[in-house]
Amino acid sequence: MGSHSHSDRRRFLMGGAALAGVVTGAVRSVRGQTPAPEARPRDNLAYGQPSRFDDTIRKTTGRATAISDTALMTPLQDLDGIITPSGLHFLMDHVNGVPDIDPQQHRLLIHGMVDRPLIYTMDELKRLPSVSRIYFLECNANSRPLRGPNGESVQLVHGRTSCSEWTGVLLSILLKECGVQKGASWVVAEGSDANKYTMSIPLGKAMDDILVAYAQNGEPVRPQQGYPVRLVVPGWEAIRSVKWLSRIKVVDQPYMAWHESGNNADTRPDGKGLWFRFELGPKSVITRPSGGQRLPGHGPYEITGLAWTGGGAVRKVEVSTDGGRTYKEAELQQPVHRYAHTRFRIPWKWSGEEVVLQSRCTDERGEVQPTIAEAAKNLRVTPDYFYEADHFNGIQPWKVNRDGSIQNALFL
Ligand SMILES: Nc1nc2c(c(=O)[nH]1)N[C@H]1C(S)=C(S)[C@@H](COP(=O)(O)O)O[C@H]1N2
Ligand SMILES: [Mo]
Repeated sequence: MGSHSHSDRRRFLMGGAALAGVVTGAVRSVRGQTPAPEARPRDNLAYGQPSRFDDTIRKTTGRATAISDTALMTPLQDLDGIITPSGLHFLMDHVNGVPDIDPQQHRLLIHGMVDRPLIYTMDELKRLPSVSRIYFLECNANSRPLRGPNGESVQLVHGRTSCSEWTGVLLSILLKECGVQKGASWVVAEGSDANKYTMSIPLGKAMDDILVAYAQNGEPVRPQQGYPVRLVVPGWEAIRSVKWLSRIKVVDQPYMAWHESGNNADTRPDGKGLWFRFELGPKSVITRPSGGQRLPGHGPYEITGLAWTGGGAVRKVEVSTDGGRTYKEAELQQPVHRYAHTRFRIPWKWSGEEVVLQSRCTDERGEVQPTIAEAAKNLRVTPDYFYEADHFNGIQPWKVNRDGSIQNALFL
């Protein structure tokens, strides 16, 4: 709708220009900016759409906070394999919505403590050596236990994570081209949202594996995910993965910019802050069967879900069908990619009795996903601390009732 009226207006402008015999360049110089390019219509033949019988869609809890305006969650229960379709990638935007960026006009500036500050066009970025990597993103606020009906589905509790094949240039290549100066220790990345979303990232990570990504699942990154270019910071809380990336400043200290100052610290009840916890712990969740679903009857089922970790690769996922008393190792979909969603599967037979299903992830460092009680004990807090905390990676129990209905059993 919006793009339709937009393109009508555009046609009108161009019609007027054609009558007056002026070219686009003249329009640009008069108006001081390039008119938005003609919107290309994309019907079901030009760009394929899902079946009209399929309602696999993102959803929101409708819960807005001071810094998060839009939060749309990935329908994990409806997806298979490890790749999230781009149109179902979760979406977190802070206050200012999705900028409408013309890639021809877009620039990436790298400056600060470098020998040669450089400005890259998109064409210049695409001439550099590229890599494609399968990485998950996960919002730091994902998996908070939720009270009430919003807490019943895997989508609304755990859907702030998605996994894509990202293609782009390693940030280290750009930084080396600019020549990082001695004494530099952080980079500050800025997006071109109207509010200049800004994040500090340690230089070590920037020189290691951060991607400056222009493609997602084989096509240009979607506008909602950062078109034409974004950072993808593997294994770290997704607030660092700056979308609509326009500037990187090399500096010698973190900046504590507006968006990060509230996020860098979780204040515990004892008043101690947990500063700069970038890395996400090992996590897994059963996506089918899961909360809100109903088993049609007893008999054989497949239990399946996703596991991931900021520690690199998932080494093992175990599944319990007796509330955590005993566990059996699930099969992992191969190959297991580092910093990617990992699909696990295990066959199961439901007897028709009440059971609690849950999964537990162990990563390549040997770190094990805790129960909520263990997570609370580790931080010396009570479990309800996690209602408002970040980086919660506790085990998710789903209770199957005798009638086949399934409930979130975390706080039952
Ligand atoms: N420029 C910009 N980058 C941003 C944000 C934003 O609002 N503006 N949101 C951040 C947050 S909080 C998250 S969780 C991730 C989410 O990425 P996605 O919306 O592509 O899933 O983007 C991060 N990068
Ligand atoms: Mo986030």
